[in-house]
Amino acid sequence: MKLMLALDVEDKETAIRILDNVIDYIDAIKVGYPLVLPYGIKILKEIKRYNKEIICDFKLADIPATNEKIAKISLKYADGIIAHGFVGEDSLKAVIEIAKNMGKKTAVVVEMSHPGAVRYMQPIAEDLALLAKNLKADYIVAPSTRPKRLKKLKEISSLPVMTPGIITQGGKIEEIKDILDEKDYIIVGRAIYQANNPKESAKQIKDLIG
Ligand code: 3DU
Repeated sequence: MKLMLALDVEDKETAIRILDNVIDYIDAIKVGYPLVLPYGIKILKEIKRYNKEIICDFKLADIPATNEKIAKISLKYADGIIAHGFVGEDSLKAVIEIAKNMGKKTAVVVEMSHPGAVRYMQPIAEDLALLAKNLKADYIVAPSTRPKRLKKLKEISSLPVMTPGIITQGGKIEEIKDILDEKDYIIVGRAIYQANNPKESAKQIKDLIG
């Protein structure tokens, strides 16, 4: 499996320092609102020079016309985008079509990793995994904090996964290792960028997922 850094820091200098330290151990960089709101989407141009896959995590959840605009702007700079599935087939289709036309990837959130997702998202997650499959999305986003759910959702969708929740949210690499393969990503944020030694932390995680 591959390691995706969730670069949820709020200032550019910190982002660059973290990347300089961990770049040899990560396969992809996930950027979201914490870094893009202060600097704008063009911050991704600076991150591009690290030559890693860049995924925009704006968890698109709007009507098709608005989803399409956000996807188009983001994918000018990024290799992939994360969209919510719960807003429905038309909204999701708009993102997937734009991404495919631009030669980029879409990951569909089907069940989130935090405790609150159990009540509202979990009951529809299997349906969303099927929707992602039928619309030919590229990935699903499913929780490492619930390995059985991760396994089930991966099976239903027949798609590779991007799985958040590792370490800081309680997800354990040893519990999901057998579920994942070389096409899947684990997403790790705080356990790397808040570590005393981000480089060592990224290296340890990379060694663990081997
Ligand atoms: O908990 P961490 O610090 O390792 O960060 C996890 C990242 O993954 C963070 O960017 C968060 O916004 C994202 N994410 C989830 O944590 C849970 C999801 O279901 C989807 C994305």
